[in-house]
Amino acid sequence: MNEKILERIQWLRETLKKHNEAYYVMDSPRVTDSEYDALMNELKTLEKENPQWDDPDSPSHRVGGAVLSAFKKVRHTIPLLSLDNAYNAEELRDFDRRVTKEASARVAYVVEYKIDGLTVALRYENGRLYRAATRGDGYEGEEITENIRTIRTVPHRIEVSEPVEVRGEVYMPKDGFVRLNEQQELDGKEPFANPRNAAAGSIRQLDSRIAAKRPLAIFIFDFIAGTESLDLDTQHAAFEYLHKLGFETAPSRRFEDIEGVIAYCNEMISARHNLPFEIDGLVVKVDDFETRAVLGTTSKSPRWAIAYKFPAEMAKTVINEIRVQVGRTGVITPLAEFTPVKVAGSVIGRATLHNQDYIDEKDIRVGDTVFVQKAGDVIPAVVRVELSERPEGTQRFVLPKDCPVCGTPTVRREGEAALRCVNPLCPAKLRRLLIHFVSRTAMNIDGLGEALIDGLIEAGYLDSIADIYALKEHAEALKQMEGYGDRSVEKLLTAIEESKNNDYYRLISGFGIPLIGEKAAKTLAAHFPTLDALIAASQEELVAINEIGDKMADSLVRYFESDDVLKTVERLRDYGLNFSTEQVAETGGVLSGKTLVATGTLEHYSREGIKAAIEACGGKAAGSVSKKTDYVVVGENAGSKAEKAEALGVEILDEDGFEALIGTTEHRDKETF
Ligand code: 0OX
Repeated sequence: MNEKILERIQWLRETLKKHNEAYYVMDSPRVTDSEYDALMNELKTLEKENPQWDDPDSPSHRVGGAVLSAFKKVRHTIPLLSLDNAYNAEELRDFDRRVTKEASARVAYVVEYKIDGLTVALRYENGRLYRAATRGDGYEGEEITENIRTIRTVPHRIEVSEPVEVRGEVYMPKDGFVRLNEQQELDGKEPFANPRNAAAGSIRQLDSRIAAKRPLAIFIFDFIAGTESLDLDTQHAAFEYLHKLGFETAPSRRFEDIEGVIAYCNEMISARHNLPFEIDGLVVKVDDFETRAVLGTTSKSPRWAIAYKFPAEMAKTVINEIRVQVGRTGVITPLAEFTPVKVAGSVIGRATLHNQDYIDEKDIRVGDTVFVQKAGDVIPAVVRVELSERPEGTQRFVLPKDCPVCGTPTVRREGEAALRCVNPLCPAKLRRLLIHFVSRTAMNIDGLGEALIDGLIEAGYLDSIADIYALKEHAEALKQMEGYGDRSVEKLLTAIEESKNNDYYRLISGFGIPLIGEKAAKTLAAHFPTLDALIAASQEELVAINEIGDKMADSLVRYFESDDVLKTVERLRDYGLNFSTEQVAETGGVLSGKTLVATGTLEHYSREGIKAAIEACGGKAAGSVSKKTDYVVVGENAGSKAEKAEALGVEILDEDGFEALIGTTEHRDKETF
């Protein structure tokens, strides 16, 4: 019996260490938070009941994870503690009983969102931000100063001369996360599993220019050094002070007693889904600093705070079918179709199973009862199979040996998890390619939706992207198609004709070359002024470009080696598509040659959206204001950039002014209610 317990303890320690590594080092958690917490709680209980087997190296004694080696390491002068957890009202009341007993008084609490991001510490000296570091394992983190500077709401200067350290949570808002993942997929890169991973991956970019393009935000929740002389005696007062200094603080509410806290926690279980960012719970903290000092801390966490964790929103359902999809680049993806269930505020009925390894690891089968959740509250995921409910006769699911659409044998390249159809003429790839070619990040042809593409493929009008430009020859036949009248066909044909004058990077993006998305296409167009120069570029010339890696260069060379591709290119040339950057200058748009900076929160544009709007009108969207800036577009809470613009005499526009300048509202990407 004893041996069994020891075995279990050892297994739990090993498993938790592996999960820690996956979570902290690789930014790719293998289990949900609640599964992790359940394992950790079991380990703690067993260790408490069996102190003879305690081990200082057990994951239960560590504050957090590990440190990556590529960044400079930073020792925290005051460790960044973690939080104990409470999972229900009773545990919150237990916490309150402990607090009131120790403090010998009734205590008021502040309750903040527990942002699901990455904790960081920012140090200021002589009023300047001079160093920022990740939490790491609580004692030692990584220096990420340059990346932190790229976050819009981080003040670079504050009006305090004594050393100050603030701590907060870097996160990625939900809308930015969805857009980043769309871009990742277009660039042929793995999408991030959830906003937390996206934020962590972005803040730990060695190249701060990449971090700058990621929609990161930060909430400050703690004020460590330099408070003594400031006479701040409650968190409420400290937050007000932080706000005055220019920091964005974690939204918080004050409650006179724990029952108020509990009611708020219950309310937020569902209300959290309406927030624009993810929270995985609420942090309950004693408001009064003196009481906090009386309560003190353990080696790992403060006694004056606790994290209330929301119940995991999982739902049980049954997998009815596993479908297999063929993507634009030939990647074959299994998709689980299950009986629709409500999770985290919306109904989901399918989830990607990624690849064969994922299916094998969880042993997911058709007919299985499974738990599904929204990974990071956004992307549906199958978490685990309830083996006790597996019906008899189920079979392991194996991805097909041949492409389900064209029958060509599938290939799994060495070192890749993905299975591919390598037939360049596979109709499934053609369909996806056409959808991609006309999409907003590529040729941006309005009116050619998926249903019409399907109809046109079936009718034999579309066999290649070049056929899009031959559609006008079939105008009469198109007008006869069900659901498409004269006007819609005319509009579509005009959109197709207009797309011939697009920026040439759009065509590169539209080709759908594996690993080459919109961003890489822009880089390539900037380096090769004509498509012919790009086609002729060697592997060496391509990798000499900073943003183009080996794999991307390989992919480009391989793509333009294909006779079919070259034939398509010639047809596109004959149809008169723009193949060079020169033409862009001629038709460059109203902001051609102008540099704009956007700052503050805009009503109709996200941060990425305003940049896209500026670029769509031929302008350059810059990150910081200088003498070379032509206009600064300011929204609400615009900070130092607006001031700098004023100081430099740069013209300032509000949102209406910007839209008047570009003469359109069509580039709006945000709805405000
Ligand atoms: C969060 C968050 C994290 C200060 C004392 C121990 C933990 N993720 O949003 N940590 C804290 O507090 C620290 N507050 C938060 N809101």
